[in-house]
Order: sequence, then structure tokens, then C-alpha cells
Amino acid sequence: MNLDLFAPDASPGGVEAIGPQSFVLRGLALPCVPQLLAALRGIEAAAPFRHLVTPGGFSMSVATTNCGTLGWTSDRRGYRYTPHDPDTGRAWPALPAVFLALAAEAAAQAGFAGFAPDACLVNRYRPGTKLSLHQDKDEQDYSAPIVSVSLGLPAVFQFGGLARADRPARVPLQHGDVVVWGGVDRLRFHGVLPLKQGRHALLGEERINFTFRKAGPPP
Ligand code: MD6
Ligand code: FE
Repeated sequence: MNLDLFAPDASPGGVEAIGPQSFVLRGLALPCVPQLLAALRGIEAAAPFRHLVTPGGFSMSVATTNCGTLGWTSDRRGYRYTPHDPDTGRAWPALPAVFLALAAEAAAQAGFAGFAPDACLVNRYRPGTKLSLHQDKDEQDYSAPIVSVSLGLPAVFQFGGLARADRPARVPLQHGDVVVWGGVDRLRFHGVLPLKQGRHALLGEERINFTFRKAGPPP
């Protein structure tokens, strides 16, 4: 029996609250997938994916690049946002219009009108890749939400509380789903469980995640 048939909440267009100011917007990105993937090809041509090294000296299993005026990077000296790609010395590629429009629409649907991200972290997962539980704390302005767009292989998003010890909820994410968290939920711990083997019709053995932030100073 396929129990997924009885998961009406996960239908496209559905909105699920996972916190007081946190929502999963099912399938919101589906109409713009072709434009998102076309823009991604341009971004990775200018700023190739790389495996960042954590301050602790470990190479991250997820491969990362960025677009926007600021990009999130990590090395032995710490986590930070930079205006230039440390691998190429060039400015990060600009945020494509379709990215800005999708991020603003998702934020607005979650109650955060006027979201204008300046940073988009792009993560590429392959089967086995995970992202450990963490808080997004490297941004200057916590009043803006985080908007996270999932494409390709499904994943299980962990959404915890404000303390590391709070047991995280497991939120299954599919191609096209968008998660928004902000306000009182802005600093909640979150992560991604190891990706399961699989093949996606458009992206093969990959999951792509776009995470939009307002990283620089408030306006
Ligand atoms: C994701 N990424 O890849 C979510 N946060 O689905 C993150 O939550 C994240 O990759 C802070 C720094 C790097 C990240
Ligand atoms: Fe994060």
C-alpha cells in the first residue's frame, strides 16, 4: 500500500505551518523550475560548486556556491559572508530576477512582505550528503526570514527549536517545495538528513537547495 496517497497536506499549493512563523509552501517553485535551472547553469559556470572546509577542519559533504551581493563561505578561519568568491576572486554572480521574485513571493505568503534578499546560498546534495543541525547566525539582520527552495531528489528537513537539545521535527521535502522561517522562529536549529539513493527525472542523483537571506546591514 502506498501511504503517500493519503498525505493530502503535501499536495501542490498546500501551506503547512511548522512553527508560529514557519511554513512549508508545497510546490510553490514548480512553475519556475525551468527558469531556476537555466539560471543555475549560469551561476555554476561563473562560480563552480566547491566543498567548503569548516572551522574545525572538516570538508562539508554538501557542495556549495552562491549568487547575490554577498555569498556565504567557510574556511579554517570561520564562517562569513564575502562580496567576492574566494576561489575566483570575482564578485559572486548576480541574483537572477526569477530568484528574487520567487523568494519575495514565498516570504509574502508566509507573512514577511517586502523580503529583498542580498544572498543566495546554493547547495548541491548527492545520496549520502547531509547538513548537520545548526542555526543561521552569520547574518546582520535577523528581522528578515530565511527562504529555502528544494529541487530534485526528496530530502528530510530537520526543524528543531531554539536550543540545540530540542528534538527536531522531520519535514519531508519534495521537488518544488519552499520553506520559510523567520520572526520568532528565525534562529531555530535546522538541518538535512542524509539524502537517500534515488534518481530525479530532471536532476538525476542530485538535490539542489537555494537558501535566500538578507545577510548585509538592514536598509
Ligand atoms: C539546505 N542549508 O541546504 C539548507 N545554513 O537545505 C542551510 O540551512 C545552511 O547550507 C547555513 C549555512 C549553510 C547552509
Ligand atoms: Fe541553515
